[in-house]
Amino acid sequence: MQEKGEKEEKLRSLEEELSTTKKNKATNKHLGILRAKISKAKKEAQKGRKSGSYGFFARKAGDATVVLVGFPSAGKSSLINLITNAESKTAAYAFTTTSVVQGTMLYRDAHIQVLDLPGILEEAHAGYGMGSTVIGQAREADLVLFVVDINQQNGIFHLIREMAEAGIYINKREPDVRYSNAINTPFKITVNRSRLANDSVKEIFNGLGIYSGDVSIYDDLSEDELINIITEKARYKRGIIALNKVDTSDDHAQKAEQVSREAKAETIPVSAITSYNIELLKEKIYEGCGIIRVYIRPRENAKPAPVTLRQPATVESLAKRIHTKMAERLKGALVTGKSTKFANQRVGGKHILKDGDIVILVIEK
Ligand SMILES: Nc1nc2c(ncn2[C@@H]2O[C@H](COP(=O)(O)OP(=O)(O)OP(=O)(O)O)[C@@H](O)[C@H]2O)c(=O)[nH]1
Ligand SMILES: [Mg+2]
Repeated sequence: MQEKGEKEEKLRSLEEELSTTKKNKATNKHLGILRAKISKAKKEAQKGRKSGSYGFFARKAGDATVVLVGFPSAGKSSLINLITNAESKTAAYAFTTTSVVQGTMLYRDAHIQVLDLPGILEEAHAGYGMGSTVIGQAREADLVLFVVDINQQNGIFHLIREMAEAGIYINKREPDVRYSNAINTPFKITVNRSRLANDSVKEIFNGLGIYSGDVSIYDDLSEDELINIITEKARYKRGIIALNKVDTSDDHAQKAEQVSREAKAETIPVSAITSYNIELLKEKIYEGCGIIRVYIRPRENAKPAPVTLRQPATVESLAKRIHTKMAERLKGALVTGKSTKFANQRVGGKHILKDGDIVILVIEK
């Protein structure tokens, strides 16, 4: 216990130093080191905080996994009950859901695992209580579905910020950062197209215990994002927003449009009470998961069977999905659908399939 207290204390004092240090050219270097130290201290402190009661973790299952993230009482449980087979308790008070509830959404033959999570709080990223469960599950998911009460629409910005603090970046392209570790060569920056000064970049690497190697940064990023990338904490996830409780608002179309624009995420106005737009929400979840359904035909005129694949899906990945032996003997395929110009077009193994394609695999005898 004593040790745990010390770790928390160390983290607290580093964070205080960061918040009181003026940001300017002269302190750049120092700030870089400080941020790297905080990243390390956070990791240490989190180890001590993990408590058994929140330890439940849902394993990935099905074709894709979606997590519902939102503030307490936004309507997450009400929505999962509508779109899946789950029965999650709902109530008018906050923190009704206290552990992970799983459901399966069956859509176009795809089995999509949906996880209802406890309401997220500010500072969830710091790993307090249930927040760490939410963040942990979100890291593993294929899609984050933010559930936002239309009467508290600005909550979405807090949610997205919480995720970023935890290293989960929503609808953001992964910055191109390359590092090659050539031991015995002094630390070198070859390219730096970010807003960060070379000095800061160097100090961040040093702060994380890296003193050699060659780094190139081709995109802009912040200190925190760079630290998350180096420590392999960064995750880039797709996210969409369910703007819930529109039955209580008059101008939901306009609000949804505004939220979508400002949060840079597709926003679907819904109501768990009236079931408004629930079918559309399901479709957007399916699309957001990046999965497609193709039909495989054993031979011409035979009945096609649906197969669900992750994008980008190739003829090869389809063959592999059926059997590794099949993939080894693959010569190509005859494809009819959105990915080809005409019916039964002959394509190779690298051909990228689209949703709804009908495929006859051509196998070496
Ligand atoms: N008017 C209206 N009320 C809703 C809607 N969706 C949910 N509610 C109500 O909002 C309250 C909270 O709903 P829950 O589904 O329990 O919310 P939650 O996000 O799971 O909450 P926690 O588990 O506490 O985080 C309940 O009283 C619901 O009946 C909606 O679309 N419209
Ligand atoms: Mg709930």
